[in-house]
Formats: sequence, structure tokens, C-alpha cells
Amino acid sequence: MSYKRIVTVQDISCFGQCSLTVALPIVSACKIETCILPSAVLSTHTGGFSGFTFRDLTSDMPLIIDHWEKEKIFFDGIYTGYLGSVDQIEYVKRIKKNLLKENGLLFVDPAMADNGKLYSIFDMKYAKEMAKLCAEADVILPNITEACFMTDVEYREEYDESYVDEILTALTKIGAKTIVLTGVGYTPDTTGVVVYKDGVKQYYKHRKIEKGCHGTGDVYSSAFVGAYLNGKTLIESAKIAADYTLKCIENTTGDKEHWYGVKFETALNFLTKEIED
Ligand code: PXL
Repeated sequence: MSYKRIVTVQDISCFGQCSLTVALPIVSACKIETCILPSAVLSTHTGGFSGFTFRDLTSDMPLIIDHWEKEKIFFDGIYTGYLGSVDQIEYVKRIKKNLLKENGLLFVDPAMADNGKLYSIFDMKYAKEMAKLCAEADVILPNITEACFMTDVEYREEYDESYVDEILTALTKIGAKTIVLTGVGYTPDTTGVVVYKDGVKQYYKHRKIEKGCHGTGDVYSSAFVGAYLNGKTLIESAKIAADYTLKCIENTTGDKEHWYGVKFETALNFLTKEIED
């Protein structure tokens, strides 16, 4: 595999094992040059902490992109996660237009909601703009909640395969191409991921350990991007990312003080081995 360079656009939560502090080490461990464009700096993530600081970096973004354009710095991939504002979505589109190489790929994790609710800083306007970014992406990685907010499909806790088909159809209608739908479980003790491309649906089911572990969406997407850019197929990448995320959760759940994230570092060797196999 040739050496690849991506840029990942998401926030820096200084404490809390999510977004850039997860994406940078995981994608780098997959032997991919990982440049960053921070969307905001927070003292912690917003899930479970109060009083966190939030410095919006929206106004720095066009200056950074200007400089990269002047320096002719191009990317094989763009991977976006938690963004701080609607304007930032526009800047991602600009990077795609001006700095993504021909045949480069845009991966969008719409990181904005979980368990039926939007994260605290987002509203419906943001969700609709995110849907437009997903229409421009090569691969999107929403969970069921995010997919519902982007498509107006009603969110349900319990569902069957026809509900998932409804979501996939609705995502396709808004322009999504390759869909990696996470957190899809048909029984109480299992969860899994549905991948969908060109009308073909595949499902990888695995054990569910604990509901709502923080940062696992970011761990999953980062591992997926790493595997996919190493030439793994869609379903192989989905499976590798799921197995890796599960190991990270397993390595964390015994430690009740570690509620804010998962110990993703402890399973990096598993991830890199899976990618090399
Ligand atoms: O893991 C998603 C995420 C990323 N960044 C920030 C967050 C969250 C989830 O709560 O608060 C700042």
C-alpha cells in the first residue's frame, strides 16, 4: 500500500479520549500521515462534564486552508468528526474542492447525536447542514440517531430490519453513497454495523458490552478510516473497527473511574495486526 496523507477535522477535547485525541493516534498507528484541522478546543468533551471551556476555532480555519492552498498541500483523504458550527461544514467542503486529490476520499462521521438526542451544542439547522455534507461524502458513518436527525425518520429504541432498510433508503435519498450505520442491534445483548453500497447490504453482528460508552463512535470511525485506506474492503474495515472498539471497551469496563472514554491505546497492537493480515 502506498503511503497516504489525510486531514482530520474535529475538535480537540483536551481531556476525555474523543475526537482528535483519538483520531490522530489511531489513524497514525495505521501508518497514515494524519494532519489535523482543529475545529475547537475544549477542556473536556461535553458528555458528562459541566463547566467545560469551548474555544471556537472557526475563524482560524480559512487562514489555515489559505496557507495549505498556497503551499499546495494535498490530501488522499479527509475525515471529519465533531465540528463546532455550520460555517465549519462549509470549510470542509472547501478543503474537498481545493485540496483533496483526484480519487481522494471524504469520510464523514456526523458526530452530533446519540441515544435519540442531539449533543448539547447542536440544533436542527446543524443536522440539516450535516446532511448536505454527507451527500458530498464518499463514506458516511452515522449511528441510528444521527441518521434519523438527517433524514426525518422517526427515532426508535426497538426496531427490526425493515426499520433499518427505511433508514438506508432515506440516507440514499439525501445523497449518501457508501453508508456505515453503527449501533444496529436486533436483540438486547448484541449490536453491530450495517454497511450499504450500491443496493448491497451487509451486517456484522457482535456482542454488546455496555450501552453508551463515551468516545466509542470516534474510536470506531478512526479505525474504520485506517483500515479502509489500507485497502481493506468495506465489510472487512467495518469488522476490524468493530472488533477493535469492542476490545477497547473490554479493556475499560472494569475501571469505574474511567467513565469518560475508552482505553483505546491498550488495543492498538490488535488493530495494526488486523490491518497487516
Ligand atoms: O465523541 C464525540 C464528541 C466529540 N467532541 C466533543 C464531544 C463529543 C461527544 O459528546 O462532546 C466535544
